[in-house]
Amino acid sequence: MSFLKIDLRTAMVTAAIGTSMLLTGCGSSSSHDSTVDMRTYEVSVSNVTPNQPFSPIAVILHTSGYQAWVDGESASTALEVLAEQGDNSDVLSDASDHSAYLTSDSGAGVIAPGTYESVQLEVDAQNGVSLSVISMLVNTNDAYTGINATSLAALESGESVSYSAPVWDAGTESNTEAAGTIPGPADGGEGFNASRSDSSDRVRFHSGIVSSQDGLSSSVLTADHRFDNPAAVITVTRLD
Ligand SMILES: [Ca+2]
Ligand SMILES: [Ca+2]
Repeated sequence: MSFLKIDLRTAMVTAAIGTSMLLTGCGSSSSHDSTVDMRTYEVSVSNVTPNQPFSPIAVILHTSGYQAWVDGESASTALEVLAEQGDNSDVLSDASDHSAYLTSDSGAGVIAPGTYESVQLEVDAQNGVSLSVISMLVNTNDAYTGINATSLAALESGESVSYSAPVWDAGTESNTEAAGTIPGPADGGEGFNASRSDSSDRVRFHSGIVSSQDGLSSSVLTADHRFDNPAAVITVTRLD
């Protein structure tokens, strides 16, 4: 899947953060340790689209205060990179710098239609825990799916919960569907471009793929690249 320029520093950042958390724990007093609420979550992302591979998922656990995006507001540059190119490294890096950050992980690779990937994250939930997941639909200009700051605080050990994730338009690239503008296998075109060619420049629900078979003759996409909502089913299981 060489069309996606995945940055290995994502994994390195995660590893470094894990080490620092362990070192912090070593210095804690026993009274402080009594409030620690260690939990392990498995997050499984299923691709239920016909022909929209998902870029490697960004999975972030955090307390209240962090949001990967805000409906109706301008996307961060990190989200723009993910939504246009499928590269999650800037989103994960930005999240790790946020005061609400707990931990994160990156998917190992592209999630093909009809398949899924699971990751496990261990976290201290004493101050609350929420989940954000983001992934690009790679045969689009700047569409992504995911969930944003969903609280997991009430999920008991052994329980699972599933979320239906719609498709969002990052609002950072016009949905031309034109040759050379889509990084996925339908085109092999450009990924991230710093220009904001969508004049609205705001995140919103995606209005859908038109395709060359439904009136947009300049589209490189065909009817099988269209999608319904949800595009993803995200199942979270609290393992302990
Ligand atoms: Ca767009
Ligand atoms: Ca752009």
